[in-house]
Amino acid sequence: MALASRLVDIHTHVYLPRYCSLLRSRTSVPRILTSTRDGKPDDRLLILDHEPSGGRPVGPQYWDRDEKLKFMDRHGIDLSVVSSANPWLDFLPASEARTLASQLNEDLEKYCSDSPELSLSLKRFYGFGLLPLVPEISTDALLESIDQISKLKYLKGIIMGTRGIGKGLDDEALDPVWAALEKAGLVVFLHPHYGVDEKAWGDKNNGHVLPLALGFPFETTIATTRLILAGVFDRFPSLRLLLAHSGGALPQLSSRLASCIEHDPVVASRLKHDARWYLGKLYFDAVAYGPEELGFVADVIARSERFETGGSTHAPATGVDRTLGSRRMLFGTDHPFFPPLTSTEKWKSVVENLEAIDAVAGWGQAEKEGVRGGNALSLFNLV
Ligand code: 5CU
Repeated sequence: MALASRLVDIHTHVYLPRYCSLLRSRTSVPRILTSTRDGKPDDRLLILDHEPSGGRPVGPQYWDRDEKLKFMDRHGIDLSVVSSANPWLDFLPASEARTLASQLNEDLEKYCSDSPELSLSLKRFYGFGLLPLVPEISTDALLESIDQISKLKYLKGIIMGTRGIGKGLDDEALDPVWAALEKAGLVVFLHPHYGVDEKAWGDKNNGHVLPLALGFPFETTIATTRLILAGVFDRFPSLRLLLAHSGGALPQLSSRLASCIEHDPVVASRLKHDARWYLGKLYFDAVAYGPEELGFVADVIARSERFETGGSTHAPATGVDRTLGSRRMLFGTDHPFFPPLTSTEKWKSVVENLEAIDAVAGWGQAEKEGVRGGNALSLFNLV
């Protein structure tokens, strides 16, 4: 089988056993509530605000590598780049976060290095490590963590939330972190956890629909926009940032963002490029569930070239080459989240994302294979 036709999942999570032990030992959220029902374990996960009373069922698919492998085999996934799931270490004091980050990075390295081989040169698993990104952590501790991850053979990047060390990702205190990540060539997977102010959701009980469908992507949208506005991509042009959930609403709002910047005396002259240019420097997972959305994101990525040299907001609408945009998009599943409500062989969330890739108008075989796996193999230097 040609390498380009591999199916690679770059958005797939794990709660490593050591992290689960911590969650089990806690009495406040985030936590795992342990109990038994009819003599069997009946653990419940509480990580988000307003989890259903008693929490959501959580089982081995959240921590057991064999379960992840079974899931991969069932869906034809060759290789997964696994990341710890939210809320990572965000809730811990600095010293605890520092120790646990180091241990979890070693745990994840072992998870990957002990995994079956896909080929002579590839394993089934690679990973994103964790930094102890919490308030009051020292820059030295963060740099030490990046150094650790860069030396672990199977860790190819880091996953991070949007809070940084307490002030968000546009905090200048993070500049040494961006510099070190850029230098180490580690991919930064930006993932939400907090959503937006829950008052926006009103009083109706809509389960987790609003925070997950809208809150998560808006959180990513805001965090990435703040990175752009802070000039992070101007200062660290080789930083490789991968956005969860196809960048949320950022592709849709990027022209409005550019216009607001242009009309704002505080920021108008701050950036080296039109805001839309930066979208062409980012990577987007393809966890959008629809071909039209994927095609649109690809268009917006491809369009960024128009703004290469300062650009014009009035460029003729001659259409863009969405095959170019596809090169920065990568398949993901969000496993073990979004399991089917009733027992089925394949998970609808996975099938839908694969079908969406297959149905994007204007993408040929090469683009589809790229998004399914070839782009990930290149991004993570696995070819
Ligand atoms: O369903 C959920 O709560 C989640 C979550 O917490 N994190 C994630 O990546 N996807 C779904």
